[in-house]
Amino acid sequence: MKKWQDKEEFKKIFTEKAHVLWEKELRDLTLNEVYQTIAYMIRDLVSEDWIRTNEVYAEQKAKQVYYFSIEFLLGRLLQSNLIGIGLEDICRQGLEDLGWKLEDVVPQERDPGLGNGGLGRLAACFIDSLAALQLPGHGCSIRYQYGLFNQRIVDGQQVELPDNWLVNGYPWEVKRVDKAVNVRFGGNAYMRPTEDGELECVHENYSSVRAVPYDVPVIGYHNDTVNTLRLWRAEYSREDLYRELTLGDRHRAFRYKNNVQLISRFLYPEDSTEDGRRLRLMQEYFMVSAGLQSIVRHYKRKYKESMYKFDQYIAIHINDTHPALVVPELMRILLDEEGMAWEDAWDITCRTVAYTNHTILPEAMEKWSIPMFQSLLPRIYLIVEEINNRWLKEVRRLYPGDENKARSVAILWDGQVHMAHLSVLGSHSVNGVAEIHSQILKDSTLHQFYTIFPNRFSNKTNGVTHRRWLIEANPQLSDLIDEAIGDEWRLEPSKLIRLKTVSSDSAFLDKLAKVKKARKEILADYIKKEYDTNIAVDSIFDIQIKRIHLYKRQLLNILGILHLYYTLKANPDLRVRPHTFLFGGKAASGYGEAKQTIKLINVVANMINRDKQVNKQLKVLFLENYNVSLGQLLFPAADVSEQISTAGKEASGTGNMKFMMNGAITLGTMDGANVEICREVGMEHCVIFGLRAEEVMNYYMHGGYSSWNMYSSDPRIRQLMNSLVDGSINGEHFGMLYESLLDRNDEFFVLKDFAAYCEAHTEISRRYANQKQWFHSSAINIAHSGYFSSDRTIQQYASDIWRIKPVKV
Ligand code: NBG
Repeated sequence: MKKWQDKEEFKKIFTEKAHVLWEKELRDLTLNEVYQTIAYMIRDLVSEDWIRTNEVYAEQKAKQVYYFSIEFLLGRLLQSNLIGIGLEDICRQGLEDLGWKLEDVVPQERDPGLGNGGLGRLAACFIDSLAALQLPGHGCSIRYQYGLFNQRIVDGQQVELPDNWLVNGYPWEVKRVDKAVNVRFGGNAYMRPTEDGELECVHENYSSVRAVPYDVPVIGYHNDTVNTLRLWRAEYSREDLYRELTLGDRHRAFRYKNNVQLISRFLYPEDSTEDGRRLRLMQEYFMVSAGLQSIVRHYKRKYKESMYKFDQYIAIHINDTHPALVVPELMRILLDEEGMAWEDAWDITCRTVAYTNHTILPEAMEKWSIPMFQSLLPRIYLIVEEINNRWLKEVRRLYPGDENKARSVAILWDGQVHMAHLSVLGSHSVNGVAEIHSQILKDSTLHQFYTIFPNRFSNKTNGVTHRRWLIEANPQLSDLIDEAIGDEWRLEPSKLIRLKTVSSDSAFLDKLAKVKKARKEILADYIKKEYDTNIAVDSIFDIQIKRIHLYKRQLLNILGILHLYYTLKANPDLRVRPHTFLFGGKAASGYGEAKQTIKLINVVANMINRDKQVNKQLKVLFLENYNVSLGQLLFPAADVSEQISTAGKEASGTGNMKFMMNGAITLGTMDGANVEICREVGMEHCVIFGLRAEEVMNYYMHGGYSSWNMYSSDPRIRQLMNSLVDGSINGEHFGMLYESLLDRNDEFFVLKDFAAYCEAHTEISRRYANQKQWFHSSAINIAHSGYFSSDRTIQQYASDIWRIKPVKV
């Protein structure tokens, strides 16, 4: 890559580019135009490498992986791309000469509305790692016009505003009209005999939707690799519309036009909750079919190999079940378009596809009603039916008389299509995202499949990219780490373990404490600016940021705070270590309990923050519109990382890793990746509390838990529960939460874990009192965070599942 040599060259190119783009004098540029100008300059720099990367992959016929995900929660790209190509400093200096600060330009970029939460952010970390490790791997998803929503808090309540993130355009994307493909929906499909006695499929009267790709470069870290994130947008052509008219009438054409526009308009508010029906299924098939067609076309054109060898050159990964239609769609292409025999097509499909499960919450397991599925995707349905018939025949042969077995592994059952079952059956590899989660998949969720295909199952513990979450988000800490152990960790995060050698060194710990303070000040400034509120940087910053969900138990957190408040009110002379509790996260718009939890947090926050008797010791804030960019401010400033889901429910969690990487101490349950974090750092460097997953499971299976008993036996709980409904919290009522905790017997054991949670907080305060010991723990956490780098995770996927190797560009 021919980089800008120095700031002078940057300024020269910037000036030329800005003139061409905006037809303005530099002094008249808006900050947003400045941002876009630099983005286009970066695009210019990497364009040759981008072309070259694809050429080299094709020349070498390197095996490539395509990571299909309904979400990619990218965050801003300007700074990460500048860091990736090593030009951040030159850009900063050049801008300064021209009268701008890079720090003011960066926030001009809107966070792309392409994801909801952990699942989407994981996908973004993964493509970052693929490029950094020079692995041939690309993302495939949908170019949603509107993201989840922008969250505002009005009178304590969540208000959802449209997230029109594309309003000013998106300078990182390239529309590739020449690479469009057509995707078929509806119509009727049936088999008919051919002249030579075979069966062939007829699919007629379908509607055809144009899928147009928008490519975003995924820039490696200090290497020349530029992979691709391909985002599909649905369009219709005039011919398509005309076809609709001839196939039906103007009503059909009108419906068609509407439907097409809807396909890539909204991102569904899904994050482990049930939602989305027909349109969601349309989105899933749209992404899968468009993605696969373009992969096959590219494979045939550039690799010029037989389709019988497809799996030797191509790996396809399905991120949760949303892209599970990859299985029947690849079958369709191999059968209908390539004329393969069923057995060969099935073999190739299974050898190509691999599946990751991301949740065991039953309500989040995708199932589609057969009539809807059939009417929307008639050809795909025939294939799924055939897969199911052959499979059940096999199961009944292997386990004669065991209808239970058949039922628990069927793809079609009870009038529904079971997407997880389709995914397991159609893949050669199935993995969970943390050890405990993978174990639960084998022991319960997918147990019957596990007994049939024990070798198919494995674990790949999640990871996060240290480039965004440490190097970019926390340059102060990154510099300190360089000073202590050199900078090799930037290329190889496992080297962070060397920090253990200085983790007891007073001089180092003093500096670590200073860095933490500096980061708390940065956050405090932001909060002052945005909320006109002061937070004390010498208080403990205790943070819970993630989607709002009953199983994640923000409710436990806020009830703990409320109890602390009551204790302080009842004991006016009591002094506790000052605490700042911060929350952030969106609730799905139809999720009543989650929205009421937000309200409760805000009302309690208000009550506490206004109360002069306690507000020197306690402060509570709910930060609006939590997203990747806000995360980059919060993780570095945290002292305590709240990871308090009901054990067995959080598949992994990845925020826990970002906190740890920035030196926060985990306060958590034995759930998801907390288990491994805790094992890596040791019990003395994290605080663990509450029921274990086995105990939770036991209660679910055998009963024995009554939240009313907790109410009767624990006066603290009684006081808290009463206050939810008696108006004592600023006159507000929280009936839905009260019901879920008491009348519906507290499905997530909030009250059961309450006492242990309070003790865990006492333990945190006790530890924080010894600052040297605290920062020793902090250093130990950073040292062990190398294991939780997505580079490690991706290396495991690459060698164990995808069988792909690095390619130098
Ligand atoms: C989420 C889990 C998280 C996990 C991420 C990434 C879904 C369906 N699952 O625990 O809830 O960290 O996936 O694996 O969004």
